[in-house]
Amino acid sequence: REIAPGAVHLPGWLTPEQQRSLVTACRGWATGPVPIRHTRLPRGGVMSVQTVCLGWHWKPYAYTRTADDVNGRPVTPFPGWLADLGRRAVADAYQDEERAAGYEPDAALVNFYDAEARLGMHQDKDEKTLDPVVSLSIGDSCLFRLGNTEHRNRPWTDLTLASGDLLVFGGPSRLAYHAVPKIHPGTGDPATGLAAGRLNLTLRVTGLTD
Ligand code: MD5
Ligand code: FE
Repeated sequence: REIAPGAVHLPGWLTPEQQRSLVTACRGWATGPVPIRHTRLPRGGVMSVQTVCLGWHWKPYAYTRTADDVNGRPVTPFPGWLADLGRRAVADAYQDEERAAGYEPDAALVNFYDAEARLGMHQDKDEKTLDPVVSLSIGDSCLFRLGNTEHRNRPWTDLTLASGDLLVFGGPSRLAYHAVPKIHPGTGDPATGLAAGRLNLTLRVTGLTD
């Protein structure tokens, strides 16, 4: 379960019902006021992953309340029920109710990967706190690469993330490099409501205030 210090993997943590209801919620967010899109990077690149944000809008490499790089609309609010789910995730991962009670995520990135989408080695360091990141996966499984905190090269640990899996990154793993080098097409169960592709939700504590 602990794949690195502070990084805990709980396979099959989401029930099939939770996966279906998250897929439905993600569909609503993806077609909401700020539609899901391929994020454009400052140097001209375009991400193969498609992203829609909740609570705070991630525009590389900062969080804002409005989607300035999409259509300028206010970001979809971060739902209280998703924060509750995040607290249960932290409680189960660390077996620590106190740590869970103090966990107050205020932003989520909802990432959709089609069969060809990839996420290169990077750190999540746009948040002003080192509170854990909660990652939930639905749909096609993927190769997930957890690197080290020093640089984007080896050593790293490869694992498969499947539908329903929970990963919590805290402590020494919070600033580790990580990547999604490959999606495994056709491995998802259409009963989730996702016919193809992979959804990943990451819950974060930005540490920002308006
Ligand atoms: C994914 N998403 O599967 C991953 C979830 C992202 C992203 O990486 O930035 O949207 S894993 C997130 C994560 C956060 C903090 C630390 C680590 C992983 N880690 O140490 O591996 O779409
Ligand atoms: Fe990341």
